Amino acid sequence: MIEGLSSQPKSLPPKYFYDSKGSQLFDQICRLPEYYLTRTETAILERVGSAISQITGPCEIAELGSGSATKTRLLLDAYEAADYPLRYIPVDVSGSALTESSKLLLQGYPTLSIYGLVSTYETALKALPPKSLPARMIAFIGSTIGNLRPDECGDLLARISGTLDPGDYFLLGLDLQKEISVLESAYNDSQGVTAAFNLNMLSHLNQRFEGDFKLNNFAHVAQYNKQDNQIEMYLSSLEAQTAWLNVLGLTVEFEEGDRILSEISRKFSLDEIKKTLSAHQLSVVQAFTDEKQWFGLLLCQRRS
Ligand code: AVJ
Repeated sequence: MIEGLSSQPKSLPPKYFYDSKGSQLFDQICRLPEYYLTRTETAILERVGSAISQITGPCEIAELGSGSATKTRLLLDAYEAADYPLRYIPVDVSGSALTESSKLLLQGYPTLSIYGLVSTYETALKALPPKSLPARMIAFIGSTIGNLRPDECGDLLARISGTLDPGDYFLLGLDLQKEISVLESAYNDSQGVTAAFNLNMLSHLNQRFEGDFKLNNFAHVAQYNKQDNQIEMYLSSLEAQTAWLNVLGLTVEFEEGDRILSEISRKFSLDEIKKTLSAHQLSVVQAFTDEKQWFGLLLCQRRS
């Protein structure tokens, strides 16, 4: 990670958003009026969950970045309604989010079996338990894929595809390109929750690495980059300052206006992502979207 703080421009991996406070703030973001992503994807899942279950048949769900697993319930509901066995393999870097969501799911679905992995995606894909139903679906929803640069995205898709058996499924949820004002409002909400979420990354680093970032000395910035079709979130230094991360023995110097890139959130075109998927042996079986075409949910299948 920490090369990112010593390089110019400075950057940090978005997984550092998600300590327990960060996971809570993200859930709050999902309910913001400006943050259309979760609401739109939820509506799609409500509408097409049973279609997905009909296509896949009995199928276990391994979810990368499961978080609170609220949307996952819609898939579980569909598989439950079809009388299929329920098996769920959540993967998340936040242990607290994983434990809490699993507890709630087990209460709600008496027949559900869960095998959770507190882990990064790369490690988890190597550590998945043996398949115990006729098919497996790797779910990567919520547009988490938008956090990955094209090279990282290619790497992860290659790993996912390599993990799946031919005929297995990949469910990808992704945010689509749209009017810039809509995008920028979603990451600059009027209640300042996104700002708190962004700044919380510094407080997470302070705890994790005995750091001394002063949160008041940084401002949240989110803007759309038209060339790269992505929202970029920064932590912008309000003054010249130095921070120290004791565990890493790392000093980080800032000039006034110096920024740390804390997240990219890419916005996709369906044609482009279909090509990328196909390059990794993943064929789109069905592409679901909303009326406005704001969000895409792609059910893919691993080719042989
Ligand atoms: C969880 C990566 C999908 O990019 O929209 C929300 C994270 N950042 N608000 C996104 C996020 C700021 C979110 N993802």
